Amino acid sequence: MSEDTRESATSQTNNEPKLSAVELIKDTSRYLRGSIRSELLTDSTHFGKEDLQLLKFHGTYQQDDREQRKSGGDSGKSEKEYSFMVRSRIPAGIMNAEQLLAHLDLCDTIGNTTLKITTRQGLQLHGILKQDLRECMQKINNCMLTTLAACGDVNRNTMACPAPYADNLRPAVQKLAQDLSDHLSPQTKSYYELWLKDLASGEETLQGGSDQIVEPIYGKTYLPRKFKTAIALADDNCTDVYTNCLGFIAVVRDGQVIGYNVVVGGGLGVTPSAKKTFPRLATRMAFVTPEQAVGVAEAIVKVQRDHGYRDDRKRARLKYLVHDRGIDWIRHQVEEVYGSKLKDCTADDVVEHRDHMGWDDQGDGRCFYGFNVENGRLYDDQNRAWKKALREICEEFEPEIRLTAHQSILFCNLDPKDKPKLESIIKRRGLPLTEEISNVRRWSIACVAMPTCGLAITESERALPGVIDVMEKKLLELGLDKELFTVRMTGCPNGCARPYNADIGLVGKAKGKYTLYVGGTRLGTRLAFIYKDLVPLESITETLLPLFESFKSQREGKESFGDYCARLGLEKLLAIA
Ligand code: SRM
Ligand code: SF4
Repeated sequence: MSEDTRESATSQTNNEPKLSAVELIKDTSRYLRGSIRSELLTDSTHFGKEDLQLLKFHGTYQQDDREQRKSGGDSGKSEKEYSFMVRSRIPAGIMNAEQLLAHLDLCDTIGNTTLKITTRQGLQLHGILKQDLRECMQKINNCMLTTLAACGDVNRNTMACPAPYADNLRPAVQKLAQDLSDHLSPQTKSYYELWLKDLASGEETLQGGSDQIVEPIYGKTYLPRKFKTAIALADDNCTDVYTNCLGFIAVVRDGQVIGYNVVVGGGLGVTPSAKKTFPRLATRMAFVTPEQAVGVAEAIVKVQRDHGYRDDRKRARLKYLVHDRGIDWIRHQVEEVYGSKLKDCTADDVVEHRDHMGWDDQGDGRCFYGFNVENGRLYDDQNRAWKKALREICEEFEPEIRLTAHQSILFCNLDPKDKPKLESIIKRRGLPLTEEISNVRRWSIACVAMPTCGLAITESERALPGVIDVMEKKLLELGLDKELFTVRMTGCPNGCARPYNADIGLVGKAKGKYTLYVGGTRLGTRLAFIYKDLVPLESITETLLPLFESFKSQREGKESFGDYCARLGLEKLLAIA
């Protein structure tokens, strides 16, 4: 449960549902300004409660290193060492070598010396002090990226397949990601004022007029909650499109994208104690042509803006509106706002999920290398030097960089003759080539969790490698090491590594204990179910072992582990165990 979902409802005296406290903060914020400017001018190490909500829209979260919390002496209060997470928005995960180097520099100079590739193709810096926040934002903007709308109640980083194939498909979906990102970006000048302009010069940028002029799409209270958009190809659902509020599945004819099947109402976050919350996969709504896509996205955002629940942040995501009102009602509202009827979806749907790891031809004489970064964390230590390897690769080849939704990197536009050199850099820095990694490790991801995430209940990215060490040995012994299935771990039920539609989901529930989900699918089209609750970290593989064994002996044809678990269902699986 996040700080803002805990806020009690306040204000309003009539019979209308009371708005959540965050709604009031947005309402009175003067388009996301609040008192951030004056707070930035003080020496304090942190911001006040209201500004914390607004800072998210600017792409930063106030955190503290939870392992550094000290006893506050006589007062008994814990003393926090505040710092900030800063998230960059990178549509379709497409960036250049210079931009990656700028982030590596920032993590070394003013961050905690690590950089995280996120599950939505973004980058996160951690450990930035308040006094360095503006420098951080400026340097990110200087390299032509932004942190605006990387978090907050707006459309966040728009995902699309990042693969650099020189076909007619990837450029089309990647361009749509950029167009959607641009179109749905907040228009407030507060970001420029607070982070980029000279603070001392002071006053608010002239931006008078009504909500419709300042924020034509969002209005002054923005959306009821975060909003997520992704684009997939039928044979390549690497963006996990059904877990998004809004998804586009490309419809391809004769090698061209002729339109998209639009899906709405996906989302994974859940509060186990609140039955009214649940993970949900998006519902197929309508077909749109490429020309209609941005306009229809705007209409969907506006429907959520006007009808989404602003009284209860736990149920404020679009998924609850779609669940409660039904897809026909949503479609009707979208058509009204868009101004014309939409066609029904075609039969096209996602049929494969590719992770784009290893060497591949781009189709234009060049090639790319998908480099698996374990849980997306880039650091240097005595054994492994991810940052040094990336610096060397960027300086040597100046590749285009693309980030995947599985927290990894593609080095693009390489000359095939550079393969040995690139591989030797990776090896020299103590890192495994993608080809040397077991399938189970390659297809695993984990969220940040401890020590920075304020909502973490358990370890995640620091614990998963150890779990995989044990699991990969057992799978090898069983002859299952060639199987492809997803293992996704999170440090709490919020679902940041999308565990609820994975073959195996490991969700932090209590100190050192996890809820084990099985029965999802690598394709991302089926929700998993709870197999066992409160399993200690060290018992995870042992608990799954009977399922692996029975899968080996009783699977039908080539069915995957997730398909097998889903076919048997909970009762039979428990009987096996
Ligand atoms: Fe997330 C909150 C990290 C992808 C669902 N997420 C957080 C916060 C900001 C914690 C907080 O609110 O204080 C985490 C910051 C931790 C830290 O120390 O850095 C956090 N989320 C992440 C990232 C970095 C995980 C990662 O290791 O890669 C991902 C950033 C993606 C990006 O670049 O934008 C991230 N978060 C997701 C996803 C996956 C996705 O979007 O594909 C989900 C599930 C899908 C969904 O949104 O339903 C997700 N995060 C949440 C939720 C639950 C939302 C809900 O509807 O209940 C929260 C808590 C909240 O919003 O109240 C949350
Ligand atoms: Fe934090 Fe992980 Fe929970 Fe997301 S899932 S809020 S990163 S612990």
